[in-house]
Amino acid sequence: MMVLIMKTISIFDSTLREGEQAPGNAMTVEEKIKMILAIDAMGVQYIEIGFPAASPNDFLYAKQVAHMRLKAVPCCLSRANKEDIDAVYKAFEGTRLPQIEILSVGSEIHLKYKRHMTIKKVVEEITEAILYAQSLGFKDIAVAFEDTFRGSQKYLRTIIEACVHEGAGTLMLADTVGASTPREVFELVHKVREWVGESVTLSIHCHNDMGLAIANSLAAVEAGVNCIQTTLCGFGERTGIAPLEEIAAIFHYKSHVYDAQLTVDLKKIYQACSTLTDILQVTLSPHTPIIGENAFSSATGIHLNGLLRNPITYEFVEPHLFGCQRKLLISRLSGRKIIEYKLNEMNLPVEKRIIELMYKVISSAPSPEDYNNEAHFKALYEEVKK
Ligand code: HCA
Ligand code: CU
Repeated sequence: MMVLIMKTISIFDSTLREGEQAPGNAMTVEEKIKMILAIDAMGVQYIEIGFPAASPNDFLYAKQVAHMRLKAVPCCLSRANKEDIDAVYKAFEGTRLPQIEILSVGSEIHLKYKRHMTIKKVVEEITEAILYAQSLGFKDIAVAFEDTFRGSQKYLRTIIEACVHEGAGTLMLADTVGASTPREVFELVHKVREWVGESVTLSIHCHNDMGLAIANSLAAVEAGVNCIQTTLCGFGERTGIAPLEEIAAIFHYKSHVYDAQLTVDLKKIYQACSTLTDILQVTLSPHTPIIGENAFSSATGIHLNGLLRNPITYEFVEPHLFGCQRKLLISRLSGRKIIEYKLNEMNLPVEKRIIELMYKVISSAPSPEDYNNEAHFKALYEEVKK
């Protein structure tokens, strides 16, 4: 009998590097350590802890992380030069070295306008950086290609094959400016997989400038990547990257579609996201999937009546799986059934006459939402009962 084994896609969480880059998202060392623990508790495979060469503080913080016992593999970002690679090495010296992610150039646009370099020079730069990292003992070497999806295949093939030849185990393809569509991502990732074979890990990092970060990450999985880069709440430069919580929900419900699963502990997600939004003091849009205030709220009669009969009618993503709760709310349109339900829930006697009277008041009240407050609801009940 043939046993089909579903593949596991790794999650590389970049909340503390990409996420922290968003305006207003800077965290103190203590806050970052708190976040590392919350992210690690979710069971992701990699945590990008930051960029040790960025400042003395970043270096000291990386040094502190080096001594933490994490389940995940820590990863540090580095440019393709000795000083940056040394900073990662020194931060972890004497402990197990982390994954090092060395930045390289993924497009002719970046080559020409940002780096002012020839292809030959940039290939030399990255291959020398890989060899230098190896000479220091780094075993897990990833190369991140910025702006991959605007690069030509001819250029990408040259630089990618050179990196693999020198021993890069992971290639990270970044849609740095959110310039691609799912089909374009699929086609390029598929090509890269053909060039490098199965022994190299491919990872995807999609920005959300056109709202396609998730769709593009999924297309990359279909084309053969092994790892998705995410952040909590999708934070990151500009519109951010693929949000971990949504990617986790998709693979929970649709693993059969992608023939792939994750190992993320769904129940820990809400906690991790709220630790982050508390630290950053940001309020998410109420309709944010999974973690927004209204993600599991209903307040109209038709939906409430269905949910009260059986949640399956109007709920696909299940709140309790993500450490959240379903909210059945009173509104101008919420109808009578919810009143009956709330009376029952509060152990108040249920009478048709009372429901009718309460319904009349609620449906014409200037702000019916106030009756979601138990004390107000109860006061109304007492009032109409007289
Ligand atoms: C950047 C780099 C990057 C990817 C780098 C990485 C991008 O901030 O420009 O994941 O190692 O989007 O290209 O975030
Ligand atoms: Cu990025």
